[in-house]
Amino acid sequence: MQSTQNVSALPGFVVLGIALVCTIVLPSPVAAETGAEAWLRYSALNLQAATIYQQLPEKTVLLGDSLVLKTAQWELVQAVSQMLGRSLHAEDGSSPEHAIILGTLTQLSVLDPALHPPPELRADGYWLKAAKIHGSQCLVIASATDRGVLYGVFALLSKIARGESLAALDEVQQPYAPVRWVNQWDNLDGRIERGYGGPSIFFAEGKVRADLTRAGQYGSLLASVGINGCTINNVNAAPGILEDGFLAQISRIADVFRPWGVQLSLSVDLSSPKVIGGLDTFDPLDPRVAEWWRKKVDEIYRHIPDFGGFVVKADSEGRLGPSTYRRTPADAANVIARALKPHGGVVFYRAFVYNHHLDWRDLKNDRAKAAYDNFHPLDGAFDDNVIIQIKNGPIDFQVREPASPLFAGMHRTNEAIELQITQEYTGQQRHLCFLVSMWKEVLDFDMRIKDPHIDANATPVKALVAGRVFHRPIGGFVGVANVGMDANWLGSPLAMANLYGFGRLAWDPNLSAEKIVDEWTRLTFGSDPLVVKTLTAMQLNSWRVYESYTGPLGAGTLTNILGNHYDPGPESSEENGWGQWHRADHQGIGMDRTVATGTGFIGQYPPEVQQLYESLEHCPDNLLLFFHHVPYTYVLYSGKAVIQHVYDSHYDGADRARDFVSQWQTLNGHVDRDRYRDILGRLQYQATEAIAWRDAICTWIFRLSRIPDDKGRVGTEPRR
Ligand code: GCV
Repeated sequence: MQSTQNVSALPGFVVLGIALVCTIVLPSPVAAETGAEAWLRYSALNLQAATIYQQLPEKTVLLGDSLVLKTAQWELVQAVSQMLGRSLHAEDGSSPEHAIILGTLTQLSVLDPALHPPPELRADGYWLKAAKIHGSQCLVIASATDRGVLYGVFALLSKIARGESLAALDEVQQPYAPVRWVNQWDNLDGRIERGYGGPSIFFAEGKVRADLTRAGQYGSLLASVGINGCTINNVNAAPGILEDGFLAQISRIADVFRPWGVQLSLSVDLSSPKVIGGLDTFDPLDPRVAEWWRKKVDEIYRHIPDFGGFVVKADSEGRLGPSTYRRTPADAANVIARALKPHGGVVFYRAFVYNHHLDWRDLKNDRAKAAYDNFHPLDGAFDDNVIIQIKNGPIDFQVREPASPLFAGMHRTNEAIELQITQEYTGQQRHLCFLVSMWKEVLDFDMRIKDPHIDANATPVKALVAGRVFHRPIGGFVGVANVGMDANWLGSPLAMANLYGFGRLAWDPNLSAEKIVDEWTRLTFGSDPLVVKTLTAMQLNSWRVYESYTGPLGAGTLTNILGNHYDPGPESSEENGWGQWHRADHQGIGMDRTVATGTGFIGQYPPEVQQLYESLEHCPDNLLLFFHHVPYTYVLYSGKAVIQHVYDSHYDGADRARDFVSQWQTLNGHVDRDRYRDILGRLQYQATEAIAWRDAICTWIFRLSRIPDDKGRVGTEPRR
């Protein structure tokens, strides 16, 4: 991303003229790097790799002059210069011979009506085509929208960076869903809730930062993987974000996102009409409240004409909400949605609504049931520009959870899946944990909905959230990213595979985890075969390794849930109202969520899925303790007792975490020195932490069960 370092000055570069080509940088493959460029390094190809691009046109022609199109051309010129050492001349459309041509379909048809772009091309989709135009060989990057052209440029550059041939190029790419957004949980004082990559890139000391260079760079990273929206502040929102004086500051962030086609949006506090609006109520059905939102939204659009909309967290974890006035989430969402509607904005209303003072002694209580209980009865009551934002699992980003049943529970309501890129419960970027493998399992999970109104023979979560099953107008993917001011954005260079992977999955959830990590590795570290083989294998194994020493069999992350969500702390889950219970006692472990004897949560799924989870016979081992309370001696499909599985899993996981260190050490000299050392230090630390986890959990469960380990590693002290 060398090319984006002056992003906040983009309009300036446009004025200066994009024919200005930057100096060619030829880094040695092992030179020090900070990770700041992430997957947009555009490092110089070696001579052999560069030869396949000898036929690449010498110039680029831009059809149109919008800011986003100019950005696309600028990125192309800079990146080709860096990777191939060639200066592409940037021109307008008057002489398009032997050129890389960038433009929308409309502009292209004027240039050459004989070209026949694929008719199925939708908004933001793009077409990469090697074509003859006016008799000369050209390369076309076209889309229905300016933003799609930018995406096409990034795709072309990714191919070059990975050494893919461009001969006979003819490729159409379409986004799977219209919503591909990230959320940032940034507070106005500059801290980030559950952020592990340094302070906010947007805010410091209660104000928008004076220097927004990083925010602009973030815009380019997001656009490069097709992300088209960013909510910049914490869902635990400070009402002050909507203060009149603050909006002018916020609009500066929108300005640095705009060249990259990233729409800015805000998290809002539902009590704002009262707290900052001077009303004596925030009742969503009070006309004065509706009027307040209407005026506020109009004002926002005066500052930010391409504003995306609002994210709402309400009646959850102490946030105020419509329940204050005995109103529903639909009442609250719709009053805001109606203010946004004339401007094309949307409301993401989070389904993360639950009572965190549940009585833990009542075995029928279950936090997992809350989202469905609250939102399923309201199906069809939300306006068309409301999207219900649903966490992937019914609890809270644990290391493994089943897909939330709510995905299948709303047929007349827009949905988006919320995935957590920042590794709150999955090692906080200090442990290697490639989450795409986990997300794929949820997205591909078939909810087996049988409904006479649908023609689909499969109803996976990805199709439900994209609105494809019930033909919803909008829907898609939201990732909680929480990048920060650390040079490498997330605190660890390897964690950036999760941000990259989120974007790629939001664009195309049918991509495999293997394909995604292969791309990311080549772009981030180059295509040395040893690096690609070793690092992709490490990433692909990492989620299961982390799971094996922190929370196997679906017990949830056995962490300190009252504190940092990082260290082992299984006892903290019990005997409090937060509802992350695993119900471990002297006889057994696991939450009984069956319809027959438990909380009834399983009854929220469609019938075929209920059958899968309700019976011990069919329930998969890896979710056993999420759905069932079993004795420690219960025998799994593997033939092992639960307790022995827990011991073995922790020992095996700690061993495999240790192996990451030696695997990485084989890459010494194959990756740049600074990132090599940084990652080595992290993996060594993870290896010791995995041992700490292993010993803490094994000791805890041995003390409860008093069943020793068959292999003599745990519980060798005499029984009392
Ligand atoms: C932003 C979890 C996290 C909270 C987070 C909340 C949410 O409970 O621990 O930090 O709040 O989820 O998603 O709203």
